[in-house]
Amino acid sequence: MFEPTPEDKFTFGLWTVGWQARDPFGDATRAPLDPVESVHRLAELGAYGVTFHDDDLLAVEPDRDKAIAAFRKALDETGLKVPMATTNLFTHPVFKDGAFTSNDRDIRRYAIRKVMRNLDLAAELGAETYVFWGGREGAESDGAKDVRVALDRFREAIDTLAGYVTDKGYGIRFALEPKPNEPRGDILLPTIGHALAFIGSLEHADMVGLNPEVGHEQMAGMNFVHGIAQALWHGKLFHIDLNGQHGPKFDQDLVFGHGDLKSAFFLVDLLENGGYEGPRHFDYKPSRTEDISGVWASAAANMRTYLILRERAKAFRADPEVQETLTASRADQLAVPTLAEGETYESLAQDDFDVEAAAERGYHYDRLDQLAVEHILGAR
Ligand code: 3MF
Ligand code: MG
Ligand code: MG
Ligand code: MG
Repeated sequence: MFEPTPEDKFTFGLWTVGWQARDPFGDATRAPLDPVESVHRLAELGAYGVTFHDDDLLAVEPDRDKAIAAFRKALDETGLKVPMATTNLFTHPVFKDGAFTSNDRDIRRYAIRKVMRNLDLAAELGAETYVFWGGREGAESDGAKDVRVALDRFREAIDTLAGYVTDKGYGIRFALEPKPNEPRGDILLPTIGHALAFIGSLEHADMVGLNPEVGHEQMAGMNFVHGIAQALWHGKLFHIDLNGQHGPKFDQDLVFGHGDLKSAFFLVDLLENGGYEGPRHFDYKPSRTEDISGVWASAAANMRTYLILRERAKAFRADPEVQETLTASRADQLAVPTLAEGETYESLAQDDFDVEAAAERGYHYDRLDQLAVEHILGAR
């Protein structure tokens, strides 16, 4: 039980297990990890696939062709898939003022070129989703750039790249990853809501959706489960970054479930029942304290926790007391349109309604929450 298999569609970024644990105050605590080893270890642990930034492939082999050949060989040997790829537009100092929205036009052009090159590889490897996390697109000073103009350039880059993918006939969709801050003081497209609104302005809006990350929304004080529900409602949940976070502070990238566990429970419940069929992708960091054995233990922990929560969510939904409580809270009534068929706003005027009696009715949500907690704790 709780043993992951490829059918569970668990995927990991190469940069997660490969993180050397450099932070703003300290040096790396782990040696570089060969992507070939990551592919083999993740396959042994039961993962379905791996994802990568262009530069992740060069972790131990600087020659791009050789690195790609070795990576491909490992994929062939293990059967691991590459459902998603992305671009590193943040590490090199050239991106210190942004990539698509740098004030420097030469840098903006270079950034788009860098993406095109990796899009070719992503398509070759069969990726269906290409992620854009604009970590350096932002500012520390509100005087640094006119955000409206920066958004023009952001849109221009995404429109240009969407045109490239369409012309090439790649079956790839784009997924924007919001984050409020870090490394920039303030990042453009800081939340799911901002990104959804931005997508509406794009030339190829149909092929652009979201890759929301648990910790990023929680850094902004947002409810991740609500954000995911709205992304699903818009048909825009193209991909997801699962991890853990303790509220608004620096981006912790904890193991999935090691932050807000109750939110993780309701997230799994939503993903399993809400029509999301994409990979369950972990974007976490093995803690800086861990050695290589701890890296693989933490990778396995993400999947095991997801599977446990999946089982708990199922038990929660099947529990007759939960069903009773949901009925008592009138949850089923929310699906009934407020106006019956054929009614107009004029019909509302005819209603006879006892406001005071309705105001007295309770909703039993505390009982529902307690039942959820007891299922999470294994007490039911
Ligand atoms: C940073 C992130 C990124 C993105 C990645 C695209 C380095 O907080 O979450 O990881 O997820 O660039 O997937
Ligand atoms: Mg994070
Ligand atoms: Mg992140
Ligand atoms: Mg992420």
